[in-house]
Amino acid sequence: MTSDVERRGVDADRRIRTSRSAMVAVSVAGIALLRTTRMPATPLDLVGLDLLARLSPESEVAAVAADAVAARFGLTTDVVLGLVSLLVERGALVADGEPDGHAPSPTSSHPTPVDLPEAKPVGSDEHQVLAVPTVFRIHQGNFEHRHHDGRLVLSLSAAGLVAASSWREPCSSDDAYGRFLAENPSNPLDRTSFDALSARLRVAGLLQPFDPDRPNNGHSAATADENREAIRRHLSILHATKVAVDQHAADVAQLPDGASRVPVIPIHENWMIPPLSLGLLVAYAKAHRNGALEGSYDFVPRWLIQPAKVSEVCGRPAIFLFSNYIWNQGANLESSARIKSMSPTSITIHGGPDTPKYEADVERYFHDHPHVDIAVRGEGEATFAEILEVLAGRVGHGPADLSPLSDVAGLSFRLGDRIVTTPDRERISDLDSIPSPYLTGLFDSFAAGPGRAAMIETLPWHHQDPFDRLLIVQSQMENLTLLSTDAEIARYEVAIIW
Ligand code: B12
Repeated sequence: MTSDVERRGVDADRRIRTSRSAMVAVSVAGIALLRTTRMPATPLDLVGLDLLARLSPESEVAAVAADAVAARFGLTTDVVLGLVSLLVERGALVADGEPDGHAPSPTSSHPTPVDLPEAKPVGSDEHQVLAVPTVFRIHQGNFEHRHHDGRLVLSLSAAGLVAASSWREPCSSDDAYGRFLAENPSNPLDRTSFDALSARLRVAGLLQPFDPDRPNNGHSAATADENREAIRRHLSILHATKVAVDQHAADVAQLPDGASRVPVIPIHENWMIPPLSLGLLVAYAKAHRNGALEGSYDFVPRWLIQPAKVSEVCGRPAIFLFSNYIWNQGANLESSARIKSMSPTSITIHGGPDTPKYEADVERYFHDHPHVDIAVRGEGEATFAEILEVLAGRVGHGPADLSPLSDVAGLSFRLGDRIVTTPDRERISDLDSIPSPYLTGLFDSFAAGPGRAAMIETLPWHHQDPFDRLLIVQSQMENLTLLSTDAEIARYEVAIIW
């Protein structure tokens, strides 16, 4: 058998097994092999976990194990062999006879189980969250979570581990099971088994009630305080986003024309920084002509979405916004392509400094990225509002007619097999005509984030110095005392020593 495995120097006919030092972690991003000094964290799905579990009690010929796993998940053997080679390269699988991390001590081979109380069903509407990151060791076909003293807290199958990871963001048990089914089409656990597992996670202390004010997850993380604090903030923001999106959906559903409004959805994945450019565009569009666009569009307040989850927002045709910078262009293009493949009548609008402006670059961009519908040049607020204005009633219901965009300055768009570029747009002279996404509440779900200093806009204008103002906000947010003789600073609500 010739395959990637042989090319990378691992013989498919050789016996392989799971390394005794292999460990996986569940974090907010999902399940992954732990990062090492040499290798980044490697995401794992049920297939990879099943392979690691299968090969952890004893070794097996690589091709035989790959065949069995392939048959189980409806894959080709070559695909699974590709995975085997990745896991070998990553050190999680080792060939028989090759050196392998630590030898197991007697206690680690036969750990004493922790005595846990009897598991009770988990309440269905309570929001709960898995303590993340939580690390699992792979042992005898299972994923074991242990106390620091080595005692065994919980042992999960591969399917049990992916079920546990569906709780990695705060949610109800219906949401967690929904995520589990969406992420694992082979549906490896029925609802009763899922609920029983959730109850076990709960008594083991790994699944905890989520309190947005004092999330107590992160208990199991033997990492630095900063790490825990970052996780707490990340989860708080995810939770606040979910609450805001659910509340908004309920409000829109009440409106007589709610169902006909076309969703406008920003795509942004960095929880640490709210997407200022997208926020300005949406704040401007919402205020445009006294809110006229709100009658045709539903501005969804989901300011945070991981690329792996874009399928969650592809339920109906929508307008998707991408703000391209040198650091996120690749991820944006990937998400845009996925969205367009799942929802071909949705419209994708790309803008931002890394969106091409010169004619030949624009032509190439549209040619290389057939999923991009509209590219906006330069300042975007007025262009975006006009795009929505001319497309009202023409998008969201089958293939869209983009031809009216010819009258909107500052953009290029795809019209059949042509690319149309309109003249440049004058810049907005009155910057006060652009509302702040902070002051209008669009970014409220980011309140727990480290970018809170951006709340500087809410500070009264007692004085103008931008650096002093940053210090004042930071001291307010973090309860710090300032050392200053400045009478102007004393006018703010801030503790001062002098
Ligand atoms: C301030 C700033 C920083 C600050 C950020 C501070 C902070 N906390 O936000 C600091 C100093 C940290 C910084 C760092 C860097 N920066 Co800088 N930065 C800027 C600067 C000067 C302003 C950015 C800004 O806030 N603009 C205001 C916002 C609202 O404007 P905007 O993002 O352009 O969005 C408007 C339009 O582009 C458009 N638009 C944007 N997205 C979308 C989406 C749609 C759908 C539509 C319709 C329109 C649209 O409409 C928006 C509103 O008008 C710009 C240059 C500039 N004058 O714009 C460079 C700039 C963004 N930075 C740049 C770079 C390269 C960097 C660094 C990589 C530099 C480095 N080598 O380290 C780092 C990396 C930062 C990171 N993410 O890791 C480049 C990006 C180039 C590119 N092709 O993407 C820029 C454009 C400078 C340049 N000309 O080279 N930066």
